[in-house]
Amino acid sequence: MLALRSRATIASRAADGRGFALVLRRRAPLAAAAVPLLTALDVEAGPRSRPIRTGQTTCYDATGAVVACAGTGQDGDLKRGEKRSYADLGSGTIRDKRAGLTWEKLSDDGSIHDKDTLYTWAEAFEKIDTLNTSSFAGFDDWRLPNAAELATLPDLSKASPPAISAAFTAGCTASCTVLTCSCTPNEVFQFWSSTTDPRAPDFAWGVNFHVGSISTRAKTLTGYVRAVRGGLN
Ligand SMILES: [Ca+2]
Repeated sequence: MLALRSRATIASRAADGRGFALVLRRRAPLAAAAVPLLTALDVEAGPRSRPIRTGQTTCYDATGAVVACAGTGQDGDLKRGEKRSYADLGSGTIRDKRAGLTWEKLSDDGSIHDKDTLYTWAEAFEKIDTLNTSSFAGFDDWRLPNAAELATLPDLSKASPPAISAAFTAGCTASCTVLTCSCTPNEVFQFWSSTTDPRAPDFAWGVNFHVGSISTRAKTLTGYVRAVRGGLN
């Protein structure tokens, strides 16, 4: 606790005569600040979240040959960003512990979660409605991810497709359910986001996990759907 004792005294009448000025006369000096003082601006500017680490740990030269990483400044050298951390919640869902998002797992059992079902953009929202009316995994706030949320899923460190973390490609065998496996189709069709491409509003953004790229696609074409819920806001 700061040892501050002060005595307020009326020192003088203000120069214009309309009031009094208060002078705080300290009897003891303020203790030296033990911690840096944070201004409101500092708090606002502080980090709230960090970009995700790609996971890449190998470095390459311009011909594609593997080279020693040290000092190259490449991603595999610096490995900047926050490490991915996923947990299978056992309810047909996977939790992104970093972002607080919960993702629908996909299956190969012909259910609404089947990895092979293709949807137009409008049909993607119908799938979401069905998940909510049936309270999938006990929740009715499922939604189509926006492009930024969807773009957190590609794992660009993988040498072979699909470019997504192992949590989304575990034990995907014929007839498996979201309670027994985790599937991601290894196709060039994109997964839909809820984000329209404003340059061509009949297109929407999506992610293609065969490559791990984000691109836009006509809304009347078809793509895959992985629902999400939660998040930091
Ligand atoms: Ca299937």
